[in-house]
Amino acid sequence: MAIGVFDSGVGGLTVHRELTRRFPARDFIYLADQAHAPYGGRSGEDIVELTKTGCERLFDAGASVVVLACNTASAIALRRLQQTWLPGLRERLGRPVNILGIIVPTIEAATGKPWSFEAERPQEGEKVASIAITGVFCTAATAISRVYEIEIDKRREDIAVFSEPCPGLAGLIELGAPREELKVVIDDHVDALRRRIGRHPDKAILGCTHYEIVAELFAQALPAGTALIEQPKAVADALERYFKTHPEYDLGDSGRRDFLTTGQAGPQSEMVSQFWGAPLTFAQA
Ligand code: DGN
Repeated sequence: MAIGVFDSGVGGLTVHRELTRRFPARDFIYLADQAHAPYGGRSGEDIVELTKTGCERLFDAGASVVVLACNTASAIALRRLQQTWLPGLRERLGRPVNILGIIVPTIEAATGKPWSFEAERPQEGEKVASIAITGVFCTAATAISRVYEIEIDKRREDIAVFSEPCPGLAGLIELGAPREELKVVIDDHVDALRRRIGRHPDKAILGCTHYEIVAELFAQALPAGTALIEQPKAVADALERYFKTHPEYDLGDSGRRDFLTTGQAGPQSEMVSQFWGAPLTFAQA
C-alpha cells in the first residue's frame, strides 16, 4: 500500500517532494492528470469528475490515502468526493481509504489558527486592532470558489484576503516555458494585486502548487517584507499530525516511488528536472 499524490500535472511534485522527505520509508505513487491539464479554467463538474477518476486510479494502484496536491481540486472536488463517493468506495475496497486536501493546512499555517478558533473570534462590536492583508495567487477556479477568503474569515477577523487569479500561469509552468516569460507574467500579477489593494500584502500564499516550482520568481517580485507561506511544508506538518491519530492506514514501508501520467509518458521539462534536482520521467498510468 502507499500514499497517493494527485495533481493535474507537475505542480503536485512540490508537495510530493516535501512529503517524501518527511516520510522517506513510505511508498508513494504520484499521478499527474496531464491528459486533462490545466484544471484552472475547467467547470466545477469537470474538476470533480477528473479528480474522482484520478483518485480511483490511485486507490486501484494501492494507495490508502490520496493527497490532492492541487488547490483547484481541493477547493472544488474534495468535499463532494468525501461526502458522496468515499463511503461507497470504502465498502467496495473493504479497507480504510481517505482523500485529503491541502488548503486547510495552508490556511492553518498562514493564520496560526486551527478550526476551533471560532470560539476565540472577537465579540461583535469589539474593535479589531489592525487588519493584515494576505494575498493568494491561484488559478481562476480557486479564486472563483473563494475558499481562501471563506476559510480564513472563519478563523481571523484581523486578516483581509485578496485572491489574484493568474489564468494560464499553471499551463505555462506545466509546459516548461522560459523563466523570462514566467517572470513577466508573475511581475504583472504581483503588480495587479498591489494596485488593487493599494499596497503589497503582508503575507502571500502561492495557492496553486505549480507556482511553488517558480517560488523564487514570486519572492523576487514581492517586497522582502511580504512573508511567503510554504504550502508543501504546511501540508507535510498536517499529514504528520494526521497519521499520528490515524494508524489504520497501510502506507507501505519499502520506499517505493512511482510517477505516473495520464498524458504522454516520458521525461518532464528541464524546469521540472531542475526543480527536482534530477531528470524525472513519468510512466503511462
Ligand atoms: N496545481 C494545481 C493547483 O494547485 O491548483 C492546478 C493547476 C491547474 O491545473 N491549473
